[in-house]
Amino acid sequence: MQDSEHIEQLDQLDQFAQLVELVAVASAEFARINDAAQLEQAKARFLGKSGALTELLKGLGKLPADQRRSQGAAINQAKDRIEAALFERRELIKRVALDAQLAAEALDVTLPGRGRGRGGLHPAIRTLARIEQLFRSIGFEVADGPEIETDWYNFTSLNTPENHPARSMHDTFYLESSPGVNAPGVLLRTHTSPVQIRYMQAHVAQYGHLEQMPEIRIIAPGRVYRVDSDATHSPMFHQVEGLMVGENVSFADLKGVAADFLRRFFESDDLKTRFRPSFFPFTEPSAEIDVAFMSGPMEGRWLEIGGCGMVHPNVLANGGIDPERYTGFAFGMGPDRLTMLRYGIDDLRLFYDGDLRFLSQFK
Ligand code: 2NL
Repeated sequence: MQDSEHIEQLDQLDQFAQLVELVAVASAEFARINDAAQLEQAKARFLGKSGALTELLKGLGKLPADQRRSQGAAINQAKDRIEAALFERRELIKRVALDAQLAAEALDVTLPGRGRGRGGLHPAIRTLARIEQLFRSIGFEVADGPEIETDWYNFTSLNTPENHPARSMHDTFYLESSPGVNAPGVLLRTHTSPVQIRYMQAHVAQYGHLEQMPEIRIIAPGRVYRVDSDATHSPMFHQVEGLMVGENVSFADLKGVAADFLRRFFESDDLKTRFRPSFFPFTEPSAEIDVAFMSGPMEGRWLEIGGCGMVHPNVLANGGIDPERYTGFAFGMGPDRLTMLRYGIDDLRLFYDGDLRFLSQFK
């Protein structure tokens, strides 16, 4: 073998070694990349148009024909290996990304649902429901009506004088037809009496032509509004009024119904009741109803529960009922006060703050 052949052989060995080195460098470079975009950039450096392998392939043309074959095959083999290393790394990066996504979106389908939580009635509404039940059991119907009322239904029909302080804007919420413009005579009802006036009118419209009109026995529970707000007053509160109208309905009937109701409400057979003379424009005579507890924490104390009286003849007439033939009694009470007594609540504001820590005790 001539020296020149030796040199060619050595050159060729050297190029093989360079190819092995290139495969090793490419594999190592791919192996330290963890990002798909970076991997594609590295690919271009080795396999791209002006990448290392492409340069080597371009050099093939300069080689003698006998070397071109073996050198070409060697370059292609190196290219295959680099592509294999690239493919493997690409797959690994994809798998890692998928694993990370799956871990991030992990969802335990076996966890129990959050549920909706069990609701409960507000203590004020529970008291109303209890009162309604007790009155239904003695033949009273539960009536309702609008909370936005007219001055006539709320005051005039109830025999309330034009100059009565309750009619003032200090005590009653009047509505505006648009901001700053009063809607004359439209207000938030200050008691549920208007429901009873409306009921009388509807009752007369329905039965007035009969020889004998059926008795009216209703209660009217609901929200009422007054301009008042402190520890013991809320601008919105509840009221229950009651009305019984018929022939020969007397104050004795009123005392019996009221005393029986209160004994049953407070679940106390020895509850004492007291009717203390008073005044309301809509009843005559009128009385304040007090109860005294004969046992328990309230023992011996008189407490004002509400007011009552015989319906004023003017009020019966405004309801369309003939006051010469019919008489009636009416009463009113504040059930929020009863609720506070029954559950031992001492601040009315707890009632209307809507704080679930307080309210959920009554579920
Ligand atoms: C009280 C006093 C009362 C009435 C309400 C009434 C209704 C009509 C006719 C006559 Cl339609 N009276 N209601 C009567 C007496 C007293 O309420 O202290 N309420 C909390």
